[in-house]
Amino acid sequence: MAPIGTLYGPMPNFRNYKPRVVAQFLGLELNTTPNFSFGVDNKTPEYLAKFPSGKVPTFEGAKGINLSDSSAIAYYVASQAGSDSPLLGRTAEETAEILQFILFAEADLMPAVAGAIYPILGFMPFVKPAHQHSEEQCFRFLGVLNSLLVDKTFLVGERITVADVIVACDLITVYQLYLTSEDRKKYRNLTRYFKTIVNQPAFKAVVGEVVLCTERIKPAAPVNKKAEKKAEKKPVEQPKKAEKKVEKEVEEEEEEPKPKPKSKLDLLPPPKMIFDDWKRFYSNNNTKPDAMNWLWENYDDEGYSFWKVEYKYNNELTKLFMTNNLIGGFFSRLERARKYAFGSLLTLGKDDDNMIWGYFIVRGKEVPEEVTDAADYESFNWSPADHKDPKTRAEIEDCFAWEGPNLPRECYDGKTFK
Ligand SMILES: N[C@@H](CCC(=O)N[C@@H](CS)C(=O)NCC(=O)O)C(=O)O
Repeated sequence: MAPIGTLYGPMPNFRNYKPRVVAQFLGLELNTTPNFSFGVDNKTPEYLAKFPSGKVPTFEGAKGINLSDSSAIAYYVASQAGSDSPLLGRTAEETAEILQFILFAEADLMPAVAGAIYPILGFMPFVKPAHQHSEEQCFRFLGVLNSLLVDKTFLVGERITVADVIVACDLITVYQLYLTSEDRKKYRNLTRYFKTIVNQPAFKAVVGEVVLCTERIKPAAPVNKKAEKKAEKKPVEQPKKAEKKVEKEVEEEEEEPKPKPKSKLDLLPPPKMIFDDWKRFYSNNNTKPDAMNWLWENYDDEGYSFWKVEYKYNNELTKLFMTNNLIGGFFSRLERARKYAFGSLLTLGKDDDNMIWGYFIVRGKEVPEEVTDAADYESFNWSPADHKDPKTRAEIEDCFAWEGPNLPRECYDGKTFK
């Protein structure tokens, strides 16, 4: 049988799994895009012409349909087995129930799951009250599913449907990263159900073994102190109001830089080294020796200063990839400092025993307010560094190169702010 169409988007991904698992269940062939580059391929004019949201996953069907949204695609794929598709409802009531669970998963469950887990993975800023609220909502919705499943094997009717595939895919991260065996006892029905679905041969063929969480991932991300302090000032209210309040706090937080003051750094005497020249040279040349030689020849001690930057809570860091995401999150909140700072922060060490360490060059002789204003600035120690000291200079060189004998530990990964 000819492929029913092409599923676009990076793999593996829990959204991508939904249509793929459905296709596998039904023995339908579905083309995929294993080399899809997220952020690049979904931004091309050709992609946007077909899928204006620019999101993933998307689907281009052999029958001339373009679809966005993983669940809509999964539903469509399920329908390609004919009007009596085993994964769709047999009656209007079952169809409505399937729709109900798909919408519940998308509108209630997933936002709560994302709000509880993504800040810990560094995909979103960690704002304690917002995280707490999402976590409560997440447990609430898991409880809803748990009670619905007390005497049921599947969500709708007596057999597996597309609703089960979608809900189970949305629960994968929760079971992999969040619900420990203790937690799972609270959601026995849901856990039994989840295991039933993920152990279906078609599910396993696409997703593989889902390894259940042994230890819940912890918030290693630096806390947004300002938002937290503001939230602490006011008593916690009913969930709905609290939710609005948290949103408002975050909005206020984001609004703070307005009206944008001209940076006082722009009033300093013009530097002898142009920051952009350095950034360009660094980007286009080998760091050692070429870029570093350029820096030492051109560095302007009057106009800039070096800072050693170390994370204050290294003992709370766990997985290396999460540590590196944390650096990415910090850098995204340093956007205002882009013109006035350059630096590398490295993830050093191994899983469950790692650290963030690095060096920055900033405009002026103090850490500028464009940096100190960043929500997570206080989670890092910034200490002045003497680049003329041979040991410090060697560390700076290895830091900017992300390798070398002068790093305190083995470099797993890093990020350069430039
Ligand atoms: N409801 C959609 C959500 C899709 C979605 O948000 N995808 C993310 C990646 S997981 C995305 O494309 N983000 C890029 C963007 O928002 O521009 C689905 O399930 O497919």
